[in-house]
Amino acid sequence: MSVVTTEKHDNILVIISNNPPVNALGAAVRKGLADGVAEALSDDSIEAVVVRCDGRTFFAGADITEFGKPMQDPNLGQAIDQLEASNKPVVAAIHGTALGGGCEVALACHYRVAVPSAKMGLPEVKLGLIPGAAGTQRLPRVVGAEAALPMVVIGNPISAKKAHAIGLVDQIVGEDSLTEDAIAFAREQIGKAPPRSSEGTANEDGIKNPALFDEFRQKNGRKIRGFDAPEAGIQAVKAAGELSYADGVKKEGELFMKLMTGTQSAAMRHYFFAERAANKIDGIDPKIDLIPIKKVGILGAGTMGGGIGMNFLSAGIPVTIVELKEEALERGVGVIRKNYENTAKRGRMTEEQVEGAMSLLTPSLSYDDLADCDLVIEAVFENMDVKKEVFAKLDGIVKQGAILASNTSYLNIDEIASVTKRPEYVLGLHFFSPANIMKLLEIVRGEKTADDVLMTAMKLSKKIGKVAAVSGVCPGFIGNRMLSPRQEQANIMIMEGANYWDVDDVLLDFGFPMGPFQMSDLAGVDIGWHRDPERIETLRDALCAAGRWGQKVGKGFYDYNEARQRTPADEVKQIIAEFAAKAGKEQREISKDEIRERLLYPMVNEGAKILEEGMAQRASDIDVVWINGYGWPLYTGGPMFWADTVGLDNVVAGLKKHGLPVAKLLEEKAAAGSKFNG
Ligand code: 3H9
Repeated sequence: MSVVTTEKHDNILVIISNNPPVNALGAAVRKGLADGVAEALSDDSIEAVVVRCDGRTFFAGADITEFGKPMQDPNLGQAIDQLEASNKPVVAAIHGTALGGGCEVALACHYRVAVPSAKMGLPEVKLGLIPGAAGTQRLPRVVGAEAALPMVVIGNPISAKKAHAIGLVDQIVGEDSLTEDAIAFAREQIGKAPPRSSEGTANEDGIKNPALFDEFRQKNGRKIRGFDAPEAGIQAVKAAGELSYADGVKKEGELFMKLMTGTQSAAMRHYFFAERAANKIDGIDPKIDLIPIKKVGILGAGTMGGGIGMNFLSAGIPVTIVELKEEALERGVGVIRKNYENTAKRGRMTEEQVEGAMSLLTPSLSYDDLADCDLVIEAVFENMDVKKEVFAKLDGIVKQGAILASNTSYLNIDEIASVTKRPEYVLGLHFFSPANIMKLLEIVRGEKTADDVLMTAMKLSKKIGKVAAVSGVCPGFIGNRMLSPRQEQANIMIMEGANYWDVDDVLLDFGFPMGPFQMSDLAGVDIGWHRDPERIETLRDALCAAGRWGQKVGKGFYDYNEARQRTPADEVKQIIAEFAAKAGKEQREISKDEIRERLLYPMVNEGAKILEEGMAQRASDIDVVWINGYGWPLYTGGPMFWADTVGLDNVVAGLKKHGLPVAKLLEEKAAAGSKFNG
């Protein structure tokens, strides 16, 4: 059966796409749409048209799998121009998510009706692109440049209600009566001149107030730093005000093609599929019966435990949080409430939502209250003996069939599981701090972790808005294990003469939010310090003894001013020089290129070892971990994809040049001229 069919409802032709899973606008769908319009135009009994989709969503965009291959006619622009050109009114009937090309289809229709739960957006920017089927030209003409900018440049979808408020949706219709309501709406438009988005005039706001674009750039500077597509998006929306529609579409086309053939979009498209691939667990049927998680227990109400708990509360899952001391429990619950209230103050939650989430929280001082939880996550002190004690105790209290998880960031899950009588129900759930915000969840698969336990954790991660990847049991799992060699090289290089601020700047220039020494200042140089100023064995001991505890005291590796701007500190240079002299390290100038190679190549090498040992299922999972947990710049695609673009032979040569070890898998791939991804 064809993916696009038509149905006649008296004088209305309904064009229906059925291209699961998300009605992506592949070649057959584009042709079907064009044929549908032709059918409507050639049939005198038809007076109006409705375009809708079967399945879970309206068109979710162009078919990304077709990108990079020769495009079959009609291209999306051509297909949807025919919708707009129709002299019979065309109504888009929207449910699910009208995204990217799907939103452009809706824009080319003369009218848009949507169910209340629908969302609309132009997320191309998240693929390193801008809309390429005239979306940047039609949207501002319908809603104005000011409302179009965030949609094109930031790419977050908006609700049907918001779309209605800005004029993108003409009518909100019944959640369960989309087709009938759309047909009725279409009938009302018969005989009226169809309004065409390409002829809209709302874009004039950008001409009246050209400062709009610079203001937008400034306001979103941090969010779009390093990315090429947002600037192209701003230029395209600006062009919608300055140029004729036809010239604007041409300009959009040029910008689109440049991005499409560039490295950033390739990297971001890789990431799109990587994130989805990471959900798949080798050897486990995705349809396996899951363990229902109706109630979650958290052990430890500190920063980590509280943050972890918030994920579940926000998703509407009741949480019992246990601490040993009343004061710590109260403090922990207070922090959770405060975090929610701050979110509400920023307008991202209502008061009712705050109270709703808090009402699902049960604070307790007794392990016994965890007995009926379906999943208990331990977030106590990072020490094997403590963890073992806790797990033995939990095993005796928590009901059989419940999952016991540790939030450890590097300890051996198998050893922890060994103290329980249910090792198959034990796994690691490594959240990243702040756990209510950071996207990444490393799911650590123990030797005996059962398939349904693992898949339950994976599905749950999506429910709480995390991006998850599975790791095997090894020290530091995927993320921290790869951080180690980078940190090690950073420390070695500053003893060899590299400026520590150069080390930070190299990573900043690469696209990381901060470098290791800035990070140390932010976290607190004194974390884990023995607090004896007389005992100076390491650089950190020396900094702490000198009162340089980090940003919180205004000085650490850097001196900080009131605005928290950093400047390298003479005192620190001196301390480093003394340490280097004591260690007999020869000082030399180290170039930024060398710094970059010595920071990043060993990470790739460690990634290769992780793959070699089967600790990650696939190279792209490593990219997912580093992008979501450690700020690796998305537009490079993650460490393994980036290494592919650098050329694995170059990575190997660089490692050898700097006297660093080369993993077998990396060496083999480089020799074979192959890649980690693809
Ligand atoms: C564009 O439109 C450019 C145009 O302006 C111009 C062109 C000239 N193509 O995410 P899910 C697959 S750019 C191909 O797990 P959810 C996905 O890989 C596009 N495949 O479901 C997955 O496959 P698998 C702009 C796609 O319910 C399966 O569908 N549009 C596409 O969590 C299910 O996806 C976007 O960027 C696609 N466009 O979320 C929207 N989309 O099962 C991208 C999905 O094998 N899509 N797949 O792993 C999304 O944001 C989400 O998929 C969506 C559903 C919200 C729709």
